[in-house]
Amino acid sequence: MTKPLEGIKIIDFTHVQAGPACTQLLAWFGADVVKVERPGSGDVTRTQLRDIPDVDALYFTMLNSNKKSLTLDTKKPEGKEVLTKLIKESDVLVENFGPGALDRMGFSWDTIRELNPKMIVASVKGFSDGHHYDDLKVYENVAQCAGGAASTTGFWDGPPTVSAAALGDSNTGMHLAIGILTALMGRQKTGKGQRVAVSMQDSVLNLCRVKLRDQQRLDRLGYLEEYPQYPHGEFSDVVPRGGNAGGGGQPGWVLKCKGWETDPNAYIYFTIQGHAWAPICRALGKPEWIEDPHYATPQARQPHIFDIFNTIEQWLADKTKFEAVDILRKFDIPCSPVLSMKEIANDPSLRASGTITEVPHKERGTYLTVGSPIKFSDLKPEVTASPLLGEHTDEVLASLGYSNEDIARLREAQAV
Ligand code: CAO
Repeated sequence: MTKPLEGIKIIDFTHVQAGPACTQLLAWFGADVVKVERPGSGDVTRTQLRDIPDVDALYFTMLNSNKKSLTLDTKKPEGKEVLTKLIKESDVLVENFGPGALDRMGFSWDTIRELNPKMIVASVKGFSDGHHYDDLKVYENVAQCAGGAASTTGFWDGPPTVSAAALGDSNTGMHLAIGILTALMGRQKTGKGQRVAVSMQDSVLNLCRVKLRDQQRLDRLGYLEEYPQYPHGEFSDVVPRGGNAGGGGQPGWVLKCKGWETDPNAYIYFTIQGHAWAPICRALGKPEWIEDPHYATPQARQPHIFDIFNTIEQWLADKTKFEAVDILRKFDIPCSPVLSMKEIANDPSLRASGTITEVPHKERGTYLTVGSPIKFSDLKPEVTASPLLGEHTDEVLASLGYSNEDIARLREAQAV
């Protein structure tokens, strides 16, 4: 089967997580992704948090599948010469260096588009160009704090809290992938490349859109009816942390199930959808609540929503999270067990869909990774192992027209 991005050549100048997540996705869909890494060391994640001595860490293998690795010192003249050739022959260059690094290397946007007017140059930075923090280097949690996620996550009596989900890193990479694909579509019409820039702050904020909604509602009304602070607690002038409250029009909470005293994940998330109130009451064995004026409408329920959750927890006390969901699903109640990473790793449905997949690797044996979360009717993205450092250096150099003697010269100069 021909993959949709086959023939698209990508220079992958990315490292750590935000950039590699983007180029990995494009590689799954068929792009020819050449990861350019510093000779001798490569992407820092190759060695970070290693679980097997001298073998590429999972941090690296799980973000760099389906790519080739070319070692190249792009600060040496010989390395610049190779990069120049690559730029002339490629469609996209993706990078997430610290601010200004590509310019300092001698490959500004103006230089690149002169070399190849069709080139798309895609960048991740912590903050957008011209932002008063645009000189800062940024990692995941910094972005979560700058993008509004941390101030609105956690419990009201605790500090701002970061999420385990990579809102700053992989999420930004996904935004960048959309930008790259858009620029490729644009190029089909204009014949010209362009710069695509995504900041981590902006990408986090894009996911916190509903919190900006809430700030405006709070400014106007002075309260937010779906937050646990309503109606008994206090609101200040900023969106508070709402614990596990549902973010939309339907209240929800994380509720204890059988075994919660010893199992940190013996919980379900339970949602009370307005129109599902009658089924909820029937599922709980509380049919009298259906017509009771203290319970019948969302407005009537809100002042004692935590009493309702307590009653549901009593019902859950003799049920495991899986048993509870199996009952509640029959009543059309939106809910889920709180799944641990161990449960996710062994989930037969996730394995069957390819979302959790096993990948054989030359040095570490088989490891688990997250496959494509995007499913197609005519494409089944196949996940192949991440490359060893410099595994494809000779192959890529040969494809650029370098002879064995030339390659020996580059090695002599320690440029590859
Ligand atoms: N050959 C020669 N030099 C290379 C090279 C290569 N193949 N690859 C990288 N370098 C050089 C860069 O040119 C840069 O040189 P100068 O700063 O001297 O000009 C140097 O390596 C350091 O690059 P860096 O600033 O990107 O790396 P860092 O470890 O200091 O910072 C990070 C890491 C992630 C904080 C920074 O890259 C950054 O802010 N990136 C943008 C935001 C981002 O993507 N963050 C998410 C990372 S995932 O959590």
